[in-house]
Amino acid sequence: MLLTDVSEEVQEALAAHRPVVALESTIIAHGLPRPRNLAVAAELEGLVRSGGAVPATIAVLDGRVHIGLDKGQLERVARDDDVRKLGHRDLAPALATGASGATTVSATAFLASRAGIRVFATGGLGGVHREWTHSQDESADLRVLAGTGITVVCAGVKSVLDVPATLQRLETLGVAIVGFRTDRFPGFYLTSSGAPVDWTVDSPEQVAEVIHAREALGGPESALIVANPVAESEQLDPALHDRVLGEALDECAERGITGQSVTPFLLDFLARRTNGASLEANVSAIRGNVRLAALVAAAL
Ligand code: PSU
Ligand code: MN
Repeated sequence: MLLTDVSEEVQEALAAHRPVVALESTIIAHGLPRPRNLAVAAELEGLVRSGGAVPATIAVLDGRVHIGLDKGQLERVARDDDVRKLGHRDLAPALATGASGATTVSATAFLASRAGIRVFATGGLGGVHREWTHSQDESADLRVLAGTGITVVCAGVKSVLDVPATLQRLETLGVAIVGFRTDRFPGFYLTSSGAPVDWTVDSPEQVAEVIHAREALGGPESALIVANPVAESEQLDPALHDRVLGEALDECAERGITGQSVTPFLLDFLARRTNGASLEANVSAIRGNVRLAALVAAAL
């Protein structure tokens, strides 16, 4: 791929058909507070390795796409103030202007898939925001996932969203969802969002079978979402979640925060007002997803 540097380790693994897991960088740069973010980023790469796969964290640095970051590059993503948030539509302007940025689910899924990576792990997907009828705020993640045949392991969609509306959009867009050892759609910080999922799988091997079946069928060309809930013992207290989220949404509206800033603002507000409990739940969810993604990639 032009304008892209694939690390030697990732290149070798892909060429030898060894398991690779893509990781996004927006979580690191804009989803988690410093300096914890860098420690988590390194830990996630370690978890992928322990699961027998090669981590490919993706970001844009100085106008070039990087697939697989070295230590210094990961540090830049975690620490530099000039690292922007890049969705799929921002990639070309960022490359043309020499900018640096962290990639969201939409940008990461797009780049990973083009590099030949089949499995991607994240925390929670973006989706349809509450008050959508007023703001029309729907994450670009959804449309890109509709057109990208990658498998995404996540803890559902962020609970700050309108979850039923997001599930409806995913259905309309033809994005398949399988619950991992659950018949409930996970709730990101919470084990369950309360909404059902149509399909349940019980093992990484079974996820691999689903992927093989779509490859044999030749479609659909949309993403497969593997919805993996955070353990109940590690979830955020649901009552605390609902109360603080209400305050966060009010404050977001009062301050007139819109566009790309909405999600980082809400995540940060929750982390502060739950004394870090939402952060722990978030990190637990991401860890679980990364571990599972490595097993799925290995099973493929
Ligand atoms: N999940 C997390 N933390 C995050 C995100 C997801 O646990 O910070 C990021 C992802 O990069 C996702 C983005 O693609 O939030 C969605 O942002 P928006 O709602 O602005 O599309
Ligand atoms: Mn948005």
